[in-house]
Amino acid sequence: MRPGEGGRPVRVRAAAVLAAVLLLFLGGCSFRLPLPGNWKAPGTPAEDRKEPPVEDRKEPPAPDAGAPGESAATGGAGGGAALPGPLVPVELEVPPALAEGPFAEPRRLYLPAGFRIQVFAAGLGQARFMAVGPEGDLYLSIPREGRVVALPDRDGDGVADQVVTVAEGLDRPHGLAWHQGDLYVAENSRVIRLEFRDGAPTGAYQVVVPNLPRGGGHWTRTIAFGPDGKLYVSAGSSCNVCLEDDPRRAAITRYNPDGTGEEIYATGLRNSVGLAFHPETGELWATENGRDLLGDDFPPEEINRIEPGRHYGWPHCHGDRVPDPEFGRGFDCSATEPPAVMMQAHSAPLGLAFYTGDTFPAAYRGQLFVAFHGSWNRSVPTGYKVVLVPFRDGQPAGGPVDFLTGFLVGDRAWGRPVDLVVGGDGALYLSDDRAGAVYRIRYAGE
Ligand SMILES: [Ca+2]
Ligand SMILES: [Ca+2]
Repeated sequence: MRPGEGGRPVRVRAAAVLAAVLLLFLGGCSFRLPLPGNWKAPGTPAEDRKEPPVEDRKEPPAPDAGAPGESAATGGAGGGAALPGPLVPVELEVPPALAEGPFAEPRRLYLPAGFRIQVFAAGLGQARFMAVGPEGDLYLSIPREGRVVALPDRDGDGVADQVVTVAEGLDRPHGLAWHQGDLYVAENSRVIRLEFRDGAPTGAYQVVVPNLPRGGGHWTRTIAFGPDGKLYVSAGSSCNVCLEDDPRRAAITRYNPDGTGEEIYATGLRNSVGLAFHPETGELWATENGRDLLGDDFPPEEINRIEPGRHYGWPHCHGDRVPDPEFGRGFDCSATEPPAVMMQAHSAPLGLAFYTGDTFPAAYRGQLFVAFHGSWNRSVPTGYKVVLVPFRDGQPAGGPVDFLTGFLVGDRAWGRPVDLVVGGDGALYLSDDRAGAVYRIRYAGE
């Protein structure tokens, strides 16, 4: 999904021929949070700060419009055809105070019948990853501003009452995770823990993991706590395709909550930006962004079931164990773990969330939602939407099906979906780092 600077030069064969082979198979928030005071981190090395966020780098204008509700484009006919069903147009609901910038004009989106979407918070710049705090408040990282904010909705009207900075001066904070009442934040090269008391940051913090691999093409770090109480850290590759020196790159690493006990958990993951534990099985699922420069439709994007000690292919094998034209030579792809779900190449799947709320229709319980950030280098743009991957008995039961589309209009995507979380009110919250917003998706009835 991203250019491979930072790594060694990659010789690219024009092997764009490995065509479209493998497309498919496969409540009431009563918030008691006292207003937290600002929390500042010590400065970060200037040299590291200069590196522009990868997504700032050139992105050709999208030459074509995606037809709304194009389920077929995801390759998702699969077993989930009944859910969510055909999409219908809805107007994005915009609170009057937020009707500026990208929301100064009406925005039409497409959702299954009965669903509504509203702007929950706006003016957030590079809105990236989210986590729901113990009080039910939504927290959001804004890497480009070095900031983490809280978005409390204490009056429960579905719109954030304010944007409260809880930490600033950080080095591209991205992944957020709560554990035992404290907020863990993944910066580019470390994980810190912000102490909270009575729902407000005390201003104290500890460095939990001090030395994550820094820089490189994939700068985001994502974290999650497993049912085992351990801290999982995902760090993408330094390049598009290459051999890494640091085993923690293109890998998921596991730690004790205090940062001790580092172990490589799974490897061969080029850039697994989204991590989610299944609410019942406790298994770890992750999105995976495939390599670039092998054409419009290869390799597929992936969702992987992450098991300890497994190798998921990159840089040697892509999709269902297809050898890389260069790095696959002499490598036994059959020893690697194939994806659980394959999706349209260049969709750029980022955040994912199992639906654990109770305000969507019952059939949505336990289904997996995945945010597609959208392509930057495909001849016809793709992605820019949220899909549903049907799950049954803890495993995928079909390919991805469109759930929310409409961000791509004409030759431009006005919004880029990033992360998904289920709020305490059962609504699905979606961040967007192009429109600088968080949306709230709710079920309002047919
Ligand atoms: Ca509110
Ligand atoms: Ca793989």
